[in-house]
Amino acid sequence: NKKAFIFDLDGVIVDTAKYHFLAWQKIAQSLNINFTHEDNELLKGVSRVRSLDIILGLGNVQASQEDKDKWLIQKNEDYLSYLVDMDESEVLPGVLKILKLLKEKNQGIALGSASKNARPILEKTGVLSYFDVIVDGNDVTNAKPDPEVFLKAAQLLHIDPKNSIVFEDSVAGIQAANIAEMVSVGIGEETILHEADHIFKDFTQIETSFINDLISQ
Ligand code: B16
Ligand code: MG
Repeated sequence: NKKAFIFDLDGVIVDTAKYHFLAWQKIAQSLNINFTHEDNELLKGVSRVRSLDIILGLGNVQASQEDKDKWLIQKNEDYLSYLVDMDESEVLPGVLKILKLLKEKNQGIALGSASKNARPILEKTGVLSYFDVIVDGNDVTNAKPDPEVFLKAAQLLHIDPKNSIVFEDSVAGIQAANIAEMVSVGIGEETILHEADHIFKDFTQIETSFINDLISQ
């Protein structure tokens, strides 16, 4: 049995949310907008363009497209500067063990992320070679909860959506997986991700038997 295992990036494989936060905070500060760690939760799984609109909304700031484009470039340049020193140590606990297991079992492995910086992040953290397929922010027009990113990943793996499993840390991502009729596995808090078919606090909580059961279903 070959299944498609589709991984979100930020919050699932690596914790890049902390770097997104630092970069957005600089933009917010320059505009006198109060932007907290709690506000940052609103940006998880959300595209760069939409994230800026959310931050401007927090401060009731109206801006021209020209200014917005400038801030989007600034934000990304700053974000990329935090990624320079990224290495294997930033892969979240338990992830590598599951990737190795899936490879051993000859399963399809894909990335399904909103980020336009996914490839260099996978490369720097040393996990790029595990992925048969990468679908990221450069490949889709509709953001999660639209299922486009996951459907595209399954299609590229030539595996039916019903035989696909999605690992996600965002509510919109879980909804996208559910709409695609894939098995949704939430990584994070049960209170937030309750729409998921299965929920784990992190990858260290996922047993080999859970993966084996998914493969043989
Ligand atoms: P970029 P994911 C998402 O990644 C992040 O959660 C979100 O905070 C970010 O705005 C988005 O990627 C776009 O990232 O600016 O690098 O294109 O969780 O979908 O892997
Ligand atoms: Mg995420």
